[in-house]
Amino acid sequence: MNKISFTVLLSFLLVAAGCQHKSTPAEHINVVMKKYTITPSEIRLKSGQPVELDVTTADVQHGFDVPALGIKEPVQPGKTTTISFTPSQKGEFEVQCGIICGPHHDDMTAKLVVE
Ligand SMILES: [Cu+2]
Repeated sequence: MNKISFTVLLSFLLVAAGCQHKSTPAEHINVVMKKYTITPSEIRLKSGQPVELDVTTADVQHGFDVPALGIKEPVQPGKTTTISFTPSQKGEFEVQCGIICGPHHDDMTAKLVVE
C-alpha cells in the first residue's frame, strides 16, 4: 500500500469512528404556544440528553423564554422555531411567553423539568 492510499484509509477510519462516537441523537419535542397556554404545560427533559424543541404558535406571535437557562426565542406564526440544547443542570425552570400577546400574557407559562 502506498503512502497516499494509507492516508486516505486512515482518514476514512477516523471519520467512521467519529460517526460511531456521536452521542445519542437529539430527542424531539413539539411545543405549541397559543393564547394563553404552552402545550405541554410540563416539558420533561433528561440531563445530558440533547434535545430539540420544535416550537410553533397556533395563533399570534409568542416568545419561548426560559430565563434561567438563557433561552429566548421568538416564535412566529407559520414557522417552526427549533431550539437545540443539552440540559446539564437538573431542576425545574419556568418557561414564559417572551412577547406580549394580550391581557393574559403573564399567565402564559409552562414548567421545564430536567431530571
Ligand atoms: Cu404569548
